[in-house]
Amino acid sequence: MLAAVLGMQFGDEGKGKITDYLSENFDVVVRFNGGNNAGHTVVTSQGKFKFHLIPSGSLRSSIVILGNGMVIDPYSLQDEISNLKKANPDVQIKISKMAHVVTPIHKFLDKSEEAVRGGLSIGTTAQGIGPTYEDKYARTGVRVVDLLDKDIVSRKIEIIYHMKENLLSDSPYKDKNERNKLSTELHEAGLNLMQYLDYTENLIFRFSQENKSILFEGAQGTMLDIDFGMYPFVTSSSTLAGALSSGSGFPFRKIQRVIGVMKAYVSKVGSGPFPTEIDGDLAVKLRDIGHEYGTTTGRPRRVGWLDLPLLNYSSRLNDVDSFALTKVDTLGKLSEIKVCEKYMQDGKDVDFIPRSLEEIEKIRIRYRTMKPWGDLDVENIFSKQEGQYERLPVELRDYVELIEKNTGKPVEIISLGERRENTIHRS
Ligand code: 2SA
Ligand code: MG
Repeated sequence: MLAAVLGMQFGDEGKGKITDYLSENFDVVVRFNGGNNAGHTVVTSQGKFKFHLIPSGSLRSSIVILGNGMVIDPYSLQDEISNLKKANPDVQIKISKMAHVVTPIHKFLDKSEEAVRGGLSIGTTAQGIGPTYEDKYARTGVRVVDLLDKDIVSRKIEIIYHMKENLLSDSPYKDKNERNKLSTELHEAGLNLMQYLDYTENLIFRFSQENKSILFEGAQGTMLDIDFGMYPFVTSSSTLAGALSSGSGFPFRKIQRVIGVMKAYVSKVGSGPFPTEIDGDLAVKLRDIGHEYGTTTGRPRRVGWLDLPLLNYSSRLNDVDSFALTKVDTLGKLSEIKVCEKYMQDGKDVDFIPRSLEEIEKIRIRYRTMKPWGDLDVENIFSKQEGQYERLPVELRDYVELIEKNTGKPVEIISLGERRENTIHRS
C-alpha cells in the first residue's frame, strides 16, 4: 500500500496518533514538508513521545525517511534520533541530501522578520522555517549535503548573512568570527549525520518496486498551506497531498490512498482568520479538556467549531479517500455542540471560503446545533472487535453521519482517545 496522511484543518488534527496507529502496517514512513515547527504526540505503553522532525510512524516502521522537501535543524535532529533509537533500536533512518538546513541564523531571522511585520505578524513557531524556505527559493540555501564541505558551508553562510545584513544587525552573526564558528559547528553537525544521508528519492522508488508499503506523512494542515491556506498566516511549505511528490521525489500517480485527518472541532495556533472561533469561557473549557497547547511552543491553541465548508475545500484539494476523525471524546463533553454548515456573504449562503482577508472578515456563519454525547464508555465500546461503531452513542453517530453526508467521504477511522487501542477502524 502506498498511502498519505494529511491534516484537513490548521494543523494539530491528531496526525501523530493516526500515523502511529496506521504505521503498524507500513514498512516505510516518509516526511516531505516542514521542519521542527511540527509537533506530533504519540502515546504508547512505553510512554509519551513527542516528535518534531522525525515522522510519527517511526516507532513502528523499520525505515524512516526525511525527504528533500523538509527543512532540518541538524542539532535538534541529533537529539530526536537518539530518542528514537531508544524506543526502536533497529530503525533505519535516511535523510535526503537535498533537504535544506535550518541554521541558528534562520532562527534569529524568524524573530526579526516577525518584528518587522508588526500588525501582520504571523505568530510563527520561531523555528526558522520561513527564512530557510526563503533561502531555498532564493537559491542561497544550505542543503544537508553541503554540511559535509566546510568551505561550502562558510561561503553560503557569508551569502546568507550579506543578503539579510539589515535584519541581522543585532545578532551575534555581525561578527565574522561568530560566523566562522557557526560554519565549523554546522560542518561538525553534518559529519555526525553523514551515516544517514542518501538520495532518498531513489530509495523510496526502490522500496516501492520491492512492494514495500510506504506511508507519506504530511506536517501542518491544509489551511496552513502556502498557497491555499489563510495567506499570509500560513507556513512556508505546501502541506497538500500533491506536495508529497515534490517533497520526496515519489511520483504522485502511484499513491493509492489519501487519508485526511480532521479533529471533531478545529484548533489553530498563531494569528489570522478563524471563521468558527469560539471565545470566552467555553473556549477555555474546550482548550483545557482537549489539552490544546502547542507541542513545539506550548502556546495555547485557539479553538472553534467544526467548519464543513472548510473541510469540503480541504477534502477536495487533497482528493481524500476517507477521513480519520479525532478527539470526539473531548468534544462530546461540552453541553452544546455547533457545526458550521454554510457561510453567509452579503446575505446569501455560500459554500466557499472567500480568499481575501477583507472578505473573510465579513463572513457570517450558519450553524447547526448538535446534541452532545457525554463521556464515552470506552470499555464497553472496545469489548468486542465487531460492532464497535454501533456501540457509540447515537448522538456521536449522528455527528459522524453529518460529516459523511456533507463531504460525500466516509469517516473510516474514529479516535476516542490518545492511546492507539482507543481507535475504531470501520472497514
Ligand atoms: P511557521 O513556524 O513559520 O511554520 O509558522 C507559520 C504558521 O503556521 C503555524 N504552524 C502550526 N500550527 C499548528 N501546529 C503546528 N505545530 C506545532 C504543534 C505548533 C506549536 O504541533 O503544536 O507547538 O506551537 C504548527 N507549525 C506551524 C504557526 O502557528 C503559524 O501560524
Ligand atoms: Mg502538532
